[in-house]
Amino acid sequence: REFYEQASIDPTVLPLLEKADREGVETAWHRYLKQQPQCGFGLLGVCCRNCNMGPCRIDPFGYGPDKGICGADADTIVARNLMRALAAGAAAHSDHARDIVEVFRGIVDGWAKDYKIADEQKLLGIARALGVKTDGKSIMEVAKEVVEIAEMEFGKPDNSPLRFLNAYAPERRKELWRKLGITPRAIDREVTEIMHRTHMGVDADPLNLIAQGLRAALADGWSGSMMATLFSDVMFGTPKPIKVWANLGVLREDSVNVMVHGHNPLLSMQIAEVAKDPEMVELAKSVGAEGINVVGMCCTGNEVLMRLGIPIAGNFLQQELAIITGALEAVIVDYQCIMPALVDVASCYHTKIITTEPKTKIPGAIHIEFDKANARESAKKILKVAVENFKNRVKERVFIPKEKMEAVVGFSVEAILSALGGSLEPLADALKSGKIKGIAGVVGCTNPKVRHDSSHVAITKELIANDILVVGTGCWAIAMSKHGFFKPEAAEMAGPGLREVCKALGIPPALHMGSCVDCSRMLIALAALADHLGVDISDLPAAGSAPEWYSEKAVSIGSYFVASGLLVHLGTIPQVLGSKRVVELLTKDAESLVGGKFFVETDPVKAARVMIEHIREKRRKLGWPE
Ligand code: NFS
Ligand code: SF4
Repeated sequence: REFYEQASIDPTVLPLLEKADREGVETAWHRYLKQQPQCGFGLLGVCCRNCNMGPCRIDPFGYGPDKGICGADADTIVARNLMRALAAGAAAHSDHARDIVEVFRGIVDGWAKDYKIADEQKLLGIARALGVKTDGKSIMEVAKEVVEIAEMEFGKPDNSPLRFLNAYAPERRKELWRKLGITPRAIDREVTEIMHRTHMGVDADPLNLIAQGLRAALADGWSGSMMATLFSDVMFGTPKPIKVWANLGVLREDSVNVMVHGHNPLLSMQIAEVAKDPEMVELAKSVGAEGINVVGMCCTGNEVLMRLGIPIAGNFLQQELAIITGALEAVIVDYQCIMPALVDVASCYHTKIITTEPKTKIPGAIHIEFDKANARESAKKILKVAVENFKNRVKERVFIPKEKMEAVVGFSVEAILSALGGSLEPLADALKSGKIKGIAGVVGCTNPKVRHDSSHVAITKELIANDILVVGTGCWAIAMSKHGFFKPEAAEMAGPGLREVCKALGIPPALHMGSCVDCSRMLIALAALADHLGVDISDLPAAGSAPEWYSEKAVSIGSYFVASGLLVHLGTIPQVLGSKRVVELLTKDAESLVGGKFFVETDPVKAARVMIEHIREKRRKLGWPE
């Protein structure tokens, strides 16, 4: 019971954990308990399974082996393990981008008939940034040239820099990366090179390994994730401020509840659209429901939240709870952050778990492949399974928490610029005068190692109270939506300077910039701000944080922010403490190389103070009042 109370600060969690308990259902929190104590070797990162002479592990206390069978020491093993995690994260983001680019190609070639170019201005902007001539060309001709460049980003064979990175990163940064030899060439190539280098008997030098990791991370941030964002905006529209509802209270007793979960908007946007189709609404009525209530979970939830105002049911650790309400007809997933446990939880209720991607199958789930060439029909077919399942709902077992919160979301770079009146000048002035002291990007997951949402809330509170504008994405942004930080009234929680600016612009003190691939929006904003001020990104009074991160994708995100010049806080301890050398590289030496570095602090308020001090220091160096 005490454990349940400590699980989360979100009021929907405790009653649903208790319901789970009564009904004999396990959640990630239960399984987390069962995993205690977690393996010390694993926690320190000193276990290696990279070859079949092993597995090997290093004794962190110095009594047992200090080398693996091949002779790899703790520094090599820890660095290799971390780089493999980073590679997986970069691969996940960028493979998501590949799927988007593929459908964009389908628009150009004509087979993706249910997708369109929704934002021509955005596409023209991308073309211009890439140096593609647009004069006198039709939009499809432009699209064709742009998609050719995009496709080549994944595997272009030459050593020139990635084209999107080249187009969007500031000159000083590019020069620095060139000097360090970490300019990424092609996304797949940098990921593959990590897999190669971490094979037994290749790269044993922690610095060299981490340098390649940063290179892959840059490929993710400035090209892979960035393309996912840019082309999603082109195909589905660039987000604008919109009022939405967040938390499990968005489920409805009277409707078919369908949760889209995963990451790629290709599927979730179609589901959200076809749910409005009269044929589908009729079908819902015929089974006794008022209609179809599509809600989101995790980052694909953010995608449809930002663009269509589809309510969001919660963040990562709430995915099982949504099923435990007993009110969910189906969870429709694509990929990433989908707990295989959903199938076990769903087996205790009527909920159907529907997988849709050939690369994501879960034993026990229903698999209906989503056909992007016939997206609308395919989405209908999937949705019908959900609607027809309404009759199996057991009314007596339904408990929908009442909590839901209003939020204003949708702050793309374009939306922020337009809130500022079209130019960065007002933001730059507010920063220079000290009304806004700095900018913090807070991102990332939730993790049972941290009281759910508590670090997100605590760190954001502390930052905005100190006049630091917070922007962010992912499950942080969902947490903020739920806890009231995205209401314009939240400006009251901000320090006097930030409050004044927020009130004048009618914006909240923390801004929802989208899903995790949309961290690339922050890169674009940072680059624009740095250029506007005539400084490097590493000179800006800015910092990043992932207070409750769990995912390998977060390793990649944190690393591209560090490589782009930011101080980045990690609120859960990465599995690297088994190597002093790696810790030093990440938390000290990185700064003299790329201008950014990591720091680890599990106390969110202390972490905020470190970020605030860092921002002060940067202001001092710029000669701005502290
Ligand atoms: Ni980001 Fe999104 Fe959430 Fe973490 Fe998972 S949903 S891509 S990885 S858990 S923030
Ligand atoms: Fe052991 Fe070396 Fe093989 Fe790793 S690569 S399992 S340390 S022998």
